[in-house]
Amino acid sequence: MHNISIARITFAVLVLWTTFLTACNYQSVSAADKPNVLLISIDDLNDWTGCLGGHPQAKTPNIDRLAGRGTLFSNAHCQSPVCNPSRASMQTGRYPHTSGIYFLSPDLQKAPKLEGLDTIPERFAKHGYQTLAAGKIFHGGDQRFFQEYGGSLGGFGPRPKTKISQPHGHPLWDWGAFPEKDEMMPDYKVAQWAIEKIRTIPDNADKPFFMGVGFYRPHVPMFAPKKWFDLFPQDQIKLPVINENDRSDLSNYAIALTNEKHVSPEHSWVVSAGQWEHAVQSYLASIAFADYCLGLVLDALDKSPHQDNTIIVLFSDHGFHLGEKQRWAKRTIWEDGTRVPLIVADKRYAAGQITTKPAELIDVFPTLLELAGLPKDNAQEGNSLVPLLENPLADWPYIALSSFGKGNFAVRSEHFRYIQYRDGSEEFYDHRKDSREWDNVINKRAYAKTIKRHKTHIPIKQEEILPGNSTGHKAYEAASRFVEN
Ligand SMILES: [Ca+2]
Ligand SMILES: [Ca+2]
Repeated sequence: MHNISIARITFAVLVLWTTFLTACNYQSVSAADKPNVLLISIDDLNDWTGCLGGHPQAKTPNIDRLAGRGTLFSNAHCQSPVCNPSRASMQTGRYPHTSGIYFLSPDLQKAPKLEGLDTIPERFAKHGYQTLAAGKIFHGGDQRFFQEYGGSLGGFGPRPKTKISQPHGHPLWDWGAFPEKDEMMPDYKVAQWAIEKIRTIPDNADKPFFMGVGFYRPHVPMFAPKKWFDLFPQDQIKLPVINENDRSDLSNYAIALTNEKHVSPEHSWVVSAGQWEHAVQSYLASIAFADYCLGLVLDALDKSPHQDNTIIVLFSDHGFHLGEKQRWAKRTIWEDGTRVPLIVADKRYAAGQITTKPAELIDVFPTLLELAGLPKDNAQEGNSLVPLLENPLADWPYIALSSFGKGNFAVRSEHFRYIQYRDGSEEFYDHRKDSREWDNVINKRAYAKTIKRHKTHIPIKQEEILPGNSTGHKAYEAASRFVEN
């Protein structure tokens, strides 16, 4: 009797001990087992990078070397051409037409349809990752989503007492050489923060890390120290190639939506003020500076013990016009507004690959889950891009979907862009011969079948726009006079 009790107790203790050990193993996945993740965001960067070829003078040696180490998605698009909905969609795996967040407000935590959903770092934290970030990964309030947040470190950065180039308009809308030193720029501080973390997290840390590094340039104000401007002498600046009659085949609705009530300067003002070359120079200088900061982080990673075990994803949240279609900045669902750099570098896959299959920022979340070996989330609306890392030419049945308010959608396939606006007007562009989207061929018979196929991707169910007072809300409202009831 006595012996049996001891045996039972011993057995019970053993079971408890084994359960405890298993729990420990689950909680603290060792860094050797799971890859680290470095998620790098560059705010408002369009395709003006060396590897995407959007501008012949763009200098981005570090983005290009990262592309050379991984897979470049050369046909990648945002879900919305503004920060907040683009980042909210990417971070929750839900399209703007599912969440109702189409514009700069409201915040993603105010959307009933997103309630209870994990963002990317929150999901990784649940699976034993140490999550940390600095700079802009989300559209504000990053500290809510990471275990450790190093701060915005100055955000959009210092501004001179009086504006340099654009005397009127939104306080952030300005460009020129300012301030004096790299060290005064928030992006430099964000890079230094990341470098310090990469240096100090030990190789044998009991948790893998998920690190967000969010750069603010080339977002306005397009300021950077003078030495970055000197790389692009103003008298040698190549302006974007534009067609003066480009708008003649657009609807009044499309023009109103993408121009009225906007905070960016009017193209006619930029030209008449003699500022076009200077603004293009400022954007190029801002990109070169952000690229330099990226390079500092990549160098630190290369010198660290994490270099072989860290997945790197680099993205921008949307595109940017600099005069194309006679307009400036974001907030369009044309190629200039939606095309973004997207690079996935993971040493388990071939280096230097390029895929022209349509990819979306909403694909980043499922891609990272698969690469890190975390459970698939079937409720997510994006698709893992891992098949394209395995084979950049793989059959890919998906398209990229962008929207700017309910009823305004763009469908980008490998070779075409179809646009449908709320007033019923449509556009269709053939990228095989019209990469600048000058020639709207919506009425050309030869394309009828292809257009019909693209149309099937316009979502039938579209959430109402969650209320707010953003530029997007105002432009959407202003354009509504062209919608017949
Ligand atoms: Ca942005
Ligand atoms: Ca046109």
